[in-house]
Amino acid sequence: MRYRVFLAMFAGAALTHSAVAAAGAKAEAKTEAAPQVEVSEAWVRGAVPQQRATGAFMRLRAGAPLRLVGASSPVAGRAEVHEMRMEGDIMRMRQIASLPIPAGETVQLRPGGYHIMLLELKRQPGAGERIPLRLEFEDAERRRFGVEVQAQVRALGAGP
Ligand SMILES: [Cu+2]
Repeated sequence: MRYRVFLAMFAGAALTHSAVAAAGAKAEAKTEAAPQVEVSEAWVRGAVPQQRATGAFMRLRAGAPLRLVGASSPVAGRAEVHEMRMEGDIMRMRQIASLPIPAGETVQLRPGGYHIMLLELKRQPGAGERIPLRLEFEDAERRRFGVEVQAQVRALGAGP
Protein backbone atom coordinates (compact mmCIF):
# COMPACT_ATOMS: atom_id res chain seq x y z
CA MET A 1 0.00 0.00 0.00
CA ARG A 2 2.77 2.33 0.94
CA TYR A 3 4.48 1.48 -2.34
CA ARG A 4 1.42 2.69 -4.22
CA VAL A 5 1.50 5.98 -2.40
CA PHE A 6 5.11 6.47 -3.50
CA LEU A 7 4.25 5.64 -7.07
CA ALA A 8 1.39 8.11 -7.09
CA MET A 9 3.62 10.76 -5.58
CA PHE A 10 6.27 10.33 -8.23
CA ALA A 11 3.89 9.88 -11.14
CA GLY A 12 3.39 13.62 -11.29
CA ALA A 13 7.12 14.16 -11.62
CA ALA A 14 7.53 12.57 -15.02
CA LEU A 15 9.19 15.67 -16.44
CA THR A 16 12.04 15.68 -18.89
CA HIS A 17 15.34 14.96 -17.19
CA SER A 18 13.53 13.09 -14.45
CA ALA A 19 14.25 9.57 -13.44
CA VAL A 20 12.47 7.42 -10.96
CA ALA A 21 14.17 4.29 -9.85
CA ALA A 22 13.35 1.44 -7.59
CA ALA A 23 16.07 -0.50 -5.91
CA GLY A 24 16.47 -3.71 -4.06
CA ALA A 25 15.64 -6.28 -6.71
CA LYS A 26 15.12 -8.97 -4.11
CA ALA A 27 11.58 -8.47 -2.91
CA GLU A 28 11.24 -10.29 0.36
CA ALA A 29 8.04 -10.86 2.27
CA LYS A 30 7.58 -8.46 5.19
CA THR A 31 10.18 -6.00 3.96
CA GLU A 32 9.06 -2.55 3.01
CA ALA A 33 9.00 -1.32 -0.54
CA ALA A 34 12.40 -0.63 -2.04
CA PRO A 35 13.62 2.93 -1.64
CA GLN A 36 12.86 5.28 -4.46
CA VAL A 37 14.64 8.38 -5.47
CA GLU A 38 13.61 11.06 -7.89
CA VAL A 39 16.35 12.83 -9.78
CA SER A 40 15.27 15.95 -11.64
CA GLU A 41 16.86 18.81 -13.56
CA ALA A 42 20.18 17.02 -13.87
CA TRP A 43 22.73 19.08 -15.75
CA VAL A 44 26.45 19.29 -16.34
CA ARG A 45 28.40 22.48 -16.78
CA GLY A 46 30.11 22.69 -20.15
CA ALA A 47 33.90 22.73 -20.23
CA VAL A 48 36.56 24.34 -22.40
CA PRO A 49 38.77 21.92 -24.37
CA GLN A 50 41.70 21.79 -21.92
CA GLN A 51 39.55 21.60 -18.82
CA ARG A 52 39.95 18.41 -16.82
CA ALA A 53 37.02 18.77 -14.44
CA THR A 54 33.48 20.10 -14.30
CA GLY A 55 30.43 19.92 -12.09
CA ALA A 56 27.14 18.06 -12.28
CA PHE A 57 24.03 19.41 -10.56
CA MET A 58 20.50 18.18 -9.89
CA ARG A 59 17.66 17.89 -7.42
CA LEU A 60 17.25 14.74 -5.38
CA ARG A 61 14.19 13.63 -3.50
CA ALA A 62 13.50 10.30 -1.86
CA GLY A 63 10.62 8.69 -0.01
CA ALA A 64 12.96 7.10 2.53
CA PRO A 65 16.20 8.42 4.05
CA LEU A 66 19.10 7.79 1.70
CA ARG A 67 22.66 8.91 1.25
CA LEU A 68 24.32 9.81 -2.02
CA VAL A 69 27.63 7.99 -1.70
CA GLY A 70 29.17 8.21 -5.15
CA ALA A 71 28.81 8.76 -8.86
CA SER A 72 30.36 7.82 -12.16
CA SER A 73 30.12 8.80 -15.80
CA PRO A 74 31.64 7.49 -19.01
CA VAL A 75 33.03 10.98 -19.75
CA ALA A 76 35.02 11.15 -16.50
CA GLY A 77 37.85 9.03 -15.14
CA ARG A 78 36.30 9.43 -11.72
CA ALA A 79 33.60 11.40 -9.95
CA GLU A 80 33.31 12.65 -6.39
CA VAL A 81 30.58 14.13 -4.22
CA HIS A 82 31.70 17.62 -3.20
CA GLU A 83 30.59 20.39 -0.91
CA MET A 84 31.50 24.07 -0.94
CA ARG A 85 32.41 25.72 2.33
CA MET A 86 33.97 28.92 3.52
CA GLU A 87 37.49 28.68 4.90
CA GLY A 88 38.19 32.12 6.28
CA ASP A 89 36.98 34.31 3.44
CA ILE A 90 37.75 31.81 0.72
CA MET A 91 35.15 29.47 -0.69
CA ARG A 92 36.65 26.04 -1.19
CA MET A 93 35.28 22.71 -2.28
CA ARG A 94 36.13 19.37 -0.86
CA GLN A 95 35.05 15.78 -1.22
CA ILE A 96 32.52 14.39 1.24
CA ALA A 97 31.96 10.70 1.94
CA SER A 98 28.20 10.98 1.51
CA LEU A 99 25.37 13.47 1.20
CA PRO A 100 22.27 12.73 3.31
CA ILE A 101 18.93 12.86 1.50
CA PRO A 102 16.29 13.11 4.26
CA ALA A 103 12.96 11.46 3.45
CA GLY A 104 10.56 13.77 1.68
CA GLU A 105 13.01 16.65 1.36
CA THR A 106 14.46 18.00 -1.85
CA VAL A 107 18.22 18.25 -1.74
CA GLN A 108 19.73 20.54 -4.34
CA LEU A 109 23.09 20.07 -5.95
CA ARG A 110 23.89 23.44 -7.45
CA PRO A 111 26.77 25.80 -8.23
CA GLY A 112 28.15 27.15 -4.97
CA GLY A 113 26.78 24.20 -3.01
CA TYR A 114 26.82 20.44 -3.14
CA HIS A 115 27.78 19.04 -6.52
CA ILE A 116 29.18 16.03 -8.26
CA MET A 117 32.67 16.70 -9.50
CA LEU A 118 33.51 15.00 -12.75
CA LEU A 119 37.28 14.58 -12.80
CA GLU A 120 39.78 13.42 -15.39
CA LEU A 121 37.42 14.39 -18.21
CA LYS A 122 37.98 12.21 -21.25
CA ARG A 123 36.46 14.73 -23.62
CA GLN A 124 34.74 18.08 -23.67
CA PRO A 125 31.03 17.90 -22.85
CA GLY A 126 29.27 19.83 -25.63
CA ALA A 127 26.41 22.22 -24.88
CA GLY A 128 23.04 20.55 -25.38
CA GLU A 129 24.53 17.07 -25.22
CA ARG A 130 23.25 14.53 -22.73
CA ILE A 131 25.77 12.91 -20.46
CA PRO A 132 25.00 9.61 -18.72
CA LEU A 133 25.51 9.75 -14.97
CA ARG A 134 25.25 6.91 -12.52
CA LEU A 135 24.46 7.89 -8.96
CA GLU A 136 25.17 5.52 -6.09
CA PHE A 137 22.88 5.60 -3.08
CA GLU A 138 22.82 3.80 0.22
CA ASP A 139 19.66 3.24 2.24
CA ALA A 140 19.23 3.16 6.01
CA GLU A 141 20.18 -0.54 6.02
CA ARG A 142 23.34 0.33 4.10
CA ARG A 143 22.14 -1.41 0.96
CA ARG A 144 23.58 0.22 -2.12
CA PHE A 145 21.87 0.80 -5.41
CA GLY A 146 22.54 2.82 -8.52
CA VAL A 147 20.36 5.22 -10.48
CA GLU A 148 21.13 6.12 -14.08
CA VAL A 149 20.26 9.61 -15.29
CA GLN A 150 20.94 11.69 -18.38
CA ALA A 151 22.31 15.12 -17.55
CA GLN A 152 22.02 17.89 -20.09
CA VAL A 153 25.13 19.92 -20.75
CA ARG A 154 24.64 23.65 -20.27
CA ALA A 155 27.03 26.16 -21.76
CA LEU A 156 29.98 27.19 -19.63
CA GLY A 157 28.96 30.07 -17.41
CA ALA A 158 25.33 28.99 -17.36
CA GLY A 159 23.66 28.99 -13.99
CA PRO A 160 20.26 27.96 -12.74
CU1 LIG B 1 34.00 20.17 -6.77
